[in-house]
Amino acid sequence: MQQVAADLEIDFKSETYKDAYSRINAIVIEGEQEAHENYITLAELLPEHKDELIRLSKMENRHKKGFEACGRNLEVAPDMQFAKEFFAGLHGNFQVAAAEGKVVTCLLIQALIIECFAIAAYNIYIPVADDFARKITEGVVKEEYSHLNFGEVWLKEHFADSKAELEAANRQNLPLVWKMLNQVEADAATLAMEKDALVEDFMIQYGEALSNIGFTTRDIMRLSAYGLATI
Ligand code: PL3
Ligand code: FE2
Ligand code: FE2
Repeated sequence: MQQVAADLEIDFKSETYKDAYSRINAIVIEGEQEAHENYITLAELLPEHKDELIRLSKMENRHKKGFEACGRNLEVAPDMQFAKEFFAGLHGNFQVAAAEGKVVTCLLIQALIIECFAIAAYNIYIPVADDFARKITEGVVKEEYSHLNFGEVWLKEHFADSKAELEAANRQNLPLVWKMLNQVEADAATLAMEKDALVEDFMIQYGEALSNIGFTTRDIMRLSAYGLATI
């Protein structure tokens, strides 16, 4: 894997790379921060899983610190304003759902959509990352699978009661993911990450998650591609 970045001769110090990294790095830092806050909110919504969810929220805070170090290592200042706007849609939908006590929607947004997005992005990034960021990202992605797993296990146990809300939350939030991918496409390409690979990896992760929860193949096809035709 180490070879890939070298073979592509990526210049991590070029102004072009650093400019793109200022936005991608900010997105990842903001994503980890949102995840940190979302697991604290989920701990309030699911008091019987409080300790576990607080543990996950602390992991997210460590992830954030790791990615901040990746930016510093390349002498890049993350564009946090851009990243906040990038996450505004999912952030707003999570806040509304939490205020209404809709735990299923909150889990779909954080533990399924955001975690699958992160896993896809990190897996595609690892082979083309600089040495420092690759080590950090390898450690982070392993933990993201356990966050996805929390959502899968809970939703599987409550599948019958959650199905209708999951469908509605998917319709509301999946189109935002495709929009977000379009917004990072050019910067991701500068980092040698291809949009098609990101879409493919996301669909695989998300489809597997839906399958583990209890959806049929037919449902998964419909749900996981919802809104994709518009990009
Ligand atoms: C949850 O634990 C973390 C949420 C982070 C979401 C990140 C989404 C990243 C999409 C941008 C694609 C480029 C990724 C580059 C990786 C450093
Ligand atoms: Fe994380
Ligand atoms: Fe996570």
